[in-house]
Amino acid sequence: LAHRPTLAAVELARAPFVQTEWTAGPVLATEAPVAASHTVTNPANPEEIVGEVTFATADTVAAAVAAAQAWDADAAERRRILNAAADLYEENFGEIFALLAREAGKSVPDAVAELREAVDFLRYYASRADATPPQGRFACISPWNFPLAIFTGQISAALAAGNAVLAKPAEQTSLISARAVALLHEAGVPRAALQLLPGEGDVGAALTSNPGIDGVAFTGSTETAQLIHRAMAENLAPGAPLIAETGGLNAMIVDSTALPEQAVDAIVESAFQSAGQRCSALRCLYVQEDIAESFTEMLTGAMDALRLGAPWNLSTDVGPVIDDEARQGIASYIEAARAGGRLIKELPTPGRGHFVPPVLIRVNGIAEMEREIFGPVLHIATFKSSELDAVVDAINATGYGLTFGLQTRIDDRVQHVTDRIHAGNVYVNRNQIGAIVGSQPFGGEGMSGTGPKAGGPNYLPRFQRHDADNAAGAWDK
Ligand code: TXE
Repeated sequence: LAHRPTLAAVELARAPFVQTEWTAGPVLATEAPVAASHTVTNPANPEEIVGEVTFATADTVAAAVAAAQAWDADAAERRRILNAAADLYEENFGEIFALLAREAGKSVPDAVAELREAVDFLRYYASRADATPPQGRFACISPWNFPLAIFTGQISAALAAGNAVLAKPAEQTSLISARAVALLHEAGVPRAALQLLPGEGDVGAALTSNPGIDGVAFTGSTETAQLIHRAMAENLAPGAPLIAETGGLNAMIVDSTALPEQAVDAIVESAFQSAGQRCSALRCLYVQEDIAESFTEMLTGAMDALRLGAPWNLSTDVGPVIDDEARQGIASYIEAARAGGRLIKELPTPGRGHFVPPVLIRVNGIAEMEREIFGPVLHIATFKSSELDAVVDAINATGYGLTFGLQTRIDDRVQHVTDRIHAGNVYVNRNQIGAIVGSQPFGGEGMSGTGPKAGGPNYLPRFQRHDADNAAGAWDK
């Protein structure tokens, strides 16, 4: 990203009344009924109204699917338009930042990283647009935690391959998605090739059970991915692909040869950036017993340096979580750890807003964690050198397999552990983060999704009918 956040951009996000009238609603290539509108509030300051959103209904979805038309521009034109959209994203950084801060609670560094990722997605998939004739209608169902980057990545991949996209953003972040779609349309993507269907899960369900849909890209919870899988199996052609990227129970192993400063930096970033609301985030840290005491001290010291606060303050490291429901869920999990005497470290939180304190919780092992806690909650366990294989087995036994980190200076150990671990993305002696667009496709195994696809060439959905009379009506990927 050429830009850093300009002061003007930050000012725009800070001034509560600069623009309170952002609106979003279905963006369609046809007329269709819509549902009542909702008010969007700021997660860091719930009294502040950010905008109004009108949701789609099942009827809106049906009309949009019927009106969808594959993007039949040639590859050079698709490439030009997607690159033009990338330029527009960059030019509109100020407003995008304001929306990321005020609708999604993103801190300045998180917002900058997110915009960069979204722009990278557009340029990367623009470079991959090829001459295959467009064929499909693709549903893109996205989450709120990367409301610009994941939303844009799914859409730009499908568009680059010439498909018609029906985009269903998360209900929490409709305003950002509407701004992104407006920029894509302004760049020249036809309306029939990109329609927006804001709404809750029912809108996603209406899409994924519509026989006019040829494939689905989804990022969100494992449970929803399973619901989508079922809806597709019952309603869509048997060959319709699902690209799913879901949750994780991600671990990192730090042995006694690791460089402690490097490991601590990686851990703090991996566990607490985006307030832990990342599928790739580190959840369970294993530290070798003989260094555990000094290492924990360094780690809690580094946690002390984190600043919680309003996303639009330049000094903020950790912003709020997405909404009050999320805050309450995470807070009650922390309370249970406190009651059980397992809370090692907790940071103070600002008084109002949906803030959760970054915490460190002691566990015996990852098996104690039943589910992903989508917040700034890090667990720590210790292991003896002789238990290394058992630790790897326990991590594999969670059934998830998204990211994994290892901090060591023993080369043989790197080979040994990375050979055994089941994870879509493995990070050795570095931060445990998500996709690096174009160079590192991202995704998980097992309950974490359909494999490392997002952010790489395999995310380019392309369909061709077997033959028009095929009784099964199958579509081939
Ligand atoms: O996810 P949902 P939620 C995990 C994380 C989080 C939990 C719940 O653990 O705490 O999931 O988050 C749409 N058919 N992740 O409730 O419901 C929904 O409207 C079709 C991890 O937000 O899965 C939204 O657009 N679509 C994750 C999208 O699915 C449906 C990011 C995701 O929402 C639907 C987000 C249905 N039946 C949450 N029901 C990651 N991998 O980063 C809902 N949706």
